[in-house]
Amino acid sequence: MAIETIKVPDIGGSENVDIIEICVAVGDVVSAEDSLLVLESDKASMDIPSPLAGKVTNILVKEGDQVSQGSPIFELETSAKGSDVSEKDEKEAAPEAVSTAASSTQDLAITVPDIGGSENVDVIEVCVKVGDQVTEGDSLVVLESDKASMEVPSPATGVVVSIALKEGDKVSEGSALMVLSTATSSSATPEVLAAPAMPSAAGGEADLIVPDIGGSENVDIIEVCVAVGDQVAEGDSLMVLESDKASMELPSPFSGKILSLVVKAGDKVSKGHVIGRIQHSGQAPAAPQAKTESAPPESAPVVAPSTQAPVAASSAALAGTPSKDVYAGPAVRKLARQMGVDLSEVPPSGPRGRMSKDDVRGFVKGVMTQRAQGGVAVGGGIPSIPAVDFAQFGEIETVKMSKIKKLTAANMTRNWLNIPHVTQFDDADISELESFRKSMKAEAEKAGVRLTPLPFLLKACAAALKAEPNFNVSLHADGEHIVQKKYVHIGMAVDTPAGLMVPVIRDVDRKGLFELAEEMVVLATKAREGKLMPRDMQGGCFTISSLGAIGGTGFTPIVNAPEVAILGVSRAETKPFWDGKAFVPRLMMPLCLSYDHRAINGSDAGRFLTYLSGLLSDVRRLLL
Ligand code: CAO
Repeated sequence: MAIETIKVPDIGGSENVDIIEICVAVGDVVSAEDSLLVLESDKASMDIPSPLAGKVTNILVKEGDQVSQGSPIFELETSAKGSDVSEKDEKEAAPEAVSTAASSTQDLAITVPDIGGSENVDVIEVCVKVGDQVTEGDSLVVLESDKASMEVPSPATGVVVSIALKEGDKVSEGSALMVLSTATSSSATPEVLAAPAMPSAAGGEADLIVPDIGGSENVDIIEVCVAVGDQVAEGDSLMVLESDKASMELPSPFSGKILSLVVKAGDKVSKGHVIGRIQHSGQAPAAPQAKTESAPPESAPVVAPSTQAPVAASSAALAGTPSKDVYAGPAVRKLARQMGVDLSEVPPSGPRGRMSKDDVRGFVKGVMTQRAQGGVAVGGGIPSIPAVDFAQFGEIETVKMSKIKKLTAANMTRNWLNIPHVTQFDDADISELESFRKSMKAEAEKAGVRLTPLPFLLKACAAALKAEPNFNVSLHADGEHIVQKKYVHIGMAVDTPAGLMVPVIRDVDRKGLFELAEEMVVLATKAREGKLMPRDMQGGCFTISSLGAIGGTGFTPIVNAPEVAILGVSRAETKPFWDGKAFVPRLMMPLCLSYDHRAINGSDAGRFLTYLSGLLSDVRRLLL
């Protein structure tokens, strides 16, 4: 009899892998090769078989623990005399897949592929870390030039051995990216397809033709991103193809109008297939190789043929053109399809709105949790509005929605469907505030700021959020808790040509009126110029939507989840007010407070609005 300590064998270099199941109990008798436990890394689950026959005397780990190669996991009483479970034995006992992987690895140096001639492009995200297992097509880094963001996908499956760059670095074609230990003999550095062929400056019509797609034949069209009549910009995705190895987007080589499409989702295409026809505007080509003097090609390829074959995924992702305006790489799209997730409903968390696999998983988890709690999943059970051919009633023009408008639509639908809204109304007498504001205008101008009523509203709302802290909360995703916020960050709705944006002013309670006025202008300008960063729009506790400069007497704003309330402000007007003896003219500002009735009761809202209205009527009280 001997007691053997069983350790985790070689698990392909993965570290800190989760134990998701323990398959035996103390006292169990196991045979060699019986499963002892199941591990799960972010890439695979694997059984750990017993290297010996014996009786389990002690379990040294529990579910949820993390282990690496060599971690002790079990003690086994064996009949063999003092046999030592040596490293050699462990290797023999290691899961077959792992030992196979270990047996024929080689290092593959990956460099930045052709990125359309751009030089010194910013690395905005490194998507992997040393030790990560990546699958061919997984994003390795995200680059951003002044024209496009692009993901560089892995040309092979393997484990990241070293990374040659970091976020903030600048790279060009050929710069070293990382070294991958691969299980195959593939040694090619990633190749990319050449830049899209360009139209001549003259404009005209051209066929859209499937380019070289890495030698794959009969590849499925999984998504057609445009419709006949759509206006597309050069580089916009026309369709997404998926072979058994990779998903790839076909970007439009021209800006122009789609005249016809001869394929649909579900069809299969190969290199050379005509997929449609485009009337291009003949804008000047950006690619250096474009020949502006030649006549427009009768049949222009969607993407010029590549010089090397097995690279469709790379070229596709490098096109950097999100299908249906969702910014996600092929691996994320594939996961979404496997899970039946519509990516346009998933809020992205990455830089510049890039979507990750975790965003997709988080979305699914949220929907499942909601369902388990008896809630309604987004759009669940709601009949869709039937499509109508409006052209039968008169002349129409179909205009593409901006990305922001589509995101706003998705967010509004989600918030409207999820939140039981109530809106309460009140008028604040801002006569004194307005006199004070006017008296301060010159001083404000001297300080370089424009003092509108909004900074006063921000200040008053911050004070009301402190006085009624149950407005400064979010409902926890677990449905069991409320998150009470100790900070006061307030979002302000800004109307921009691209759509509605809500930048957030942080720590409003700690800032003065001039400081707030200045910050508002900076953020509103950034919003209108499309320069807001995701962080500028995150972390809000409450939102103000002011239509005061536009007009109206009241409206019912939609709560900006996960916040629980929003203040709508309409145009102040002078109205007769009964002061107990006579009607006097007072400047009254309509306030409309919408709130999430799951978090806030009507009496809370009544108190909040009365307090807010009182502060605006007598701003001296803001000093108290
Ligand atoms: N009543 C009367 N006048 C008002 C007012 C109100 N409630 N609010 C603002 N005004 C006045 C201002 O005082 C200013 O006049 P003066 O220059 O004489 O002082 C004028 O209207 C213009 O104000 P503004 O719009 O330039 O500045 P603002 O601080 O009020 O608002 C901003 C800034 C960014 C919020 C605003 O420009 C904006 O985008 N509003 C639209 C928000 C929106 O779309 N909400 C709806 C979201 S839901 O679909």
